[in-house]
Amino acid sequence: MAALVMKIMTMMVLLPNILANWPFTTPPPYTGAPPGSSSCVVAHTTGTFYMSPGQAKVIVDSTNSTCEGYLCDGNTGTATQELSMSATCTQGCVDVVGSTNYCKCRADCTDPEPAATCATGWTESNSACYKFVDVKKKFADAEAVCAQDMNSTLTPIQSRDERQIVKTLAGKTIWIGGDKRDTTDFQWSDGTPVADGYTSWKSGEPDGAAGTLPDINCMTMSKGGKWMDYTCSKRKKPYVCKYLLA
Ligand SMILES: [Ca+2]
Repeated sequence: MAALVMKIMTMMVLLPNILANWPFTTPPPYTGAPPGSSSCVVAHTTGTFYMSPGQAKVIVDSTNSTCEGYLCDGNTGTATQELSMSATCTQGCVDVVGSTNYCKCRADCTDPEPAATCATGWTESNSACYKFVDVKKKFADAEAVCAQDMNSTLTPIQSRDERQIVKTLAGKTIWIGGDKRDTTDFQWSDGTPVADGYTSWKSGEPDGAAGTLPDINCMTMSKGGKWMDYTCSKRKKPYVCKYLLA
């Protein structure tokens, strides 16, 4: 009996060492939840983080002065790293902007700002970065993910060129960043009136006929690049986020 107790106690002492020297994966022991799972797991050096599908999260490691952004893919249960600031900010200069989800060098830091290129996974066009998110969301939820992910917004479509890049990225019907939920006419996510610039409404749209006000006032773009006003919360659609390069 005493020998067995001894054996168990020895195992309890050794277990942390075994885990610390986990030889099979990097980093140990898991970086993703099983496919179809309701969450992603990030096993980071600063701790283990659980994220819901579509959620973006920033992890700041003040010891190494890194700031890393992760996005949880609900289809695969894997959180992919979208952003790392470790190379551009020295210790003490990493900051988190826009509540919790956007890294940048602090304004009072003398480090150079990061080069004006799009982060991994984003497509650059005309000094802006675009990312197609192939996870269906209600309009407001899609807006929220864009806001959390690189401080971006649902993309507006303000020129033929912009329509082309977004259309090519998505290849299917998406939310675009225009609505009149609380305005008298459609506005883009940057506040400019839709009617003032380039437009690509489908014939007969906007018709306000798809549901109940004000829920019908969000904009979609078809695979072919045509816009419709549509119910904001009844249906879920994939979407494209955009942010401007500094
Ligand atoms: Ca409509």
